[in-house]
Amino acid sequence: MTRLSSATLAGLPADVVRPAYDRAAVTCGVVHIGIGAFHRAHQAVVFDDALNAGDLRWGITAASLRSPAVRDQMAPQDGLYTMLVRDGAAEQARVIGAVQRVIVAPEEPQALLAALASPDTHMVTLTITEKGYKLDPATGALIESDPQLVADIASLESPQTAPGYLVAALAMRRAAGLPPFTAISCDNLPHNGTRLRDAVIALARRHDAGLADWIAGEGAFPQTMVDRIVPATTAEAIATLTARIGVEDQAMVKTEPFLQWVIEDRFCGPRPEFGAGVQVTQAVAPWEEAKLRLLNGSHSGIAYLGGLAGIDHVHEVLALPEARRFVEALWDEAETTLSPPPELDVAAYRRELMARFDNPTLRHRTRQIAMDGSQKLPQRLLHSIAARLAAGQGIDALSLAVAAWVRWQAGVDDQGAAHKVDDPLADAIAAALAGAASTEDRVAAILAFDAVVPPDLATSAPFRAALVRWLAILETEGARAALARL
Ligand code: CS2
Repeated sequence: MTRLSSATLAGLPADVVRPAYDRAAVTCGVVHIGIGAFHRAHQAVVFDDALNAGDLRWGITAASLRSPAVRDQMAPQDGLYTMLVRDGAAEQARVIGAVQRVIVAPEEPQALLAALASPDTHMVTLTITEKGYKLDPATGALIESDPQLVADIASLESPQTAPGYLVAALAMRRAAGLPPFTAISCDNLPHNGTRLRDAVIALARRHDAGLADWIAGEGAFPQTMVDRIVPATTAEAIATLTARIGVEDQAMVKTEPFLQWVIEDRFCGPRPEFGAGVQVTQAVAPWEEAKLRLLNGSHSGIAYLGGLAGIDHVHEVLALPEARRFVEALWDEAETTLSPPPELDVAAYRRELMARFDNPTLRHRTRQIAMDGSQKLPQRLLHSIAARLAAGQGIDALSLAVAAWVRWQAGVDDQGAAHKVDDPLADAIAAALAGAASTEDRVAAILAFDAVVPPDLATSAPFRAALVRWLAILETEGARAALARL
């Protein structure tokens, strides 16, 4: 089958939107680390907008730190891919041309370093998932025992981690008399910019104190909040798009109309005139907290409870009235812990969120959201629980979501169907739970798991009681019964 590429672009159906700029004239002002579907449907679109607006500095050199899969999908397509935006019956197909090259870091570490150290590069964006920062989920401290980080502490010849690449490239820039780049974390972590900055400076300090001071003084690591629901691309979606546009596009992404990127106004070099969906502001934290605790918190609850009930997609979970009530109850609880930005109408935000979750064409899988729960739980659910308990408030819905995560670790759903617990700490959590014979023991084992549970919650009697109660119901009656009982 003929592929989407520069050569086949002109022959696409007339309603497919194409790059309005000359791709050959573009320079790469951005290096993106972690080119998955989320980047292709989010930041890459924002830079494509800048290119379409005529500022040709914002092409992207993208990299993946592990797998060659995305490079193998995109290289035969000259970096082109289609973004399909679906909302109910309406659908728009747009070809994004911003990605000029994809580097597989383990195959070509020097090529990635050269791109990062290039005078053309002004910004580095990252979507490396929570675990890519090598930070303890509960405390945010650098996990110095991580084997890849150990390697990067020993030598930065061919870095293994994202912070390692940034430090090595910043050293090259400093030696060449170039300014640093603005490094923008686009992962769903609280204070993501500070966390990235801390990881980079801590690693730099292990190699060269002068470099660490230079990065601290001259570099910029803005906080960001990123939001767009981007389900993993399926073979079925590729086949449907092929039938629609007449060429095969293995790098396509499908997403919703909504896009939000709130970026702290902290840059150490040029940036584009940002367009639709992007807000540059002094205060990102209130946005990020609202998004993590409302959207992502309920998403994780839906994923574990829906997954245990054997339901594949978010919109199908929300077809159950008891699941909708659970989401509203969780939002009622989480909402009181927020200090929302003045521009955010929380009631309207909640209504809009429910409508986004209901989008039937997205087919967002509960399994996808269930991944890496150990890295996600603190900022999505546990921080809200700690704040509610400190204020003497109830935690019924929030603790049901956490209990569902605990139940998910057993690796079987309510029908007895097995699932893989896809999590960097899966083995450690399984080992902690292995010796626990009763529901109380399982809760005690989880509470003692200090990589995930912060100390104030580990010793909280009401939290323990809520988890025991919900876990017992989940274990004996299942997720649907637990939802009905809320
Ligand atoms: C989801 C997020 O997979 C997950 O954990 O909760 O990817 C979510 O879809 C995005 O944060 C939405 O912006």
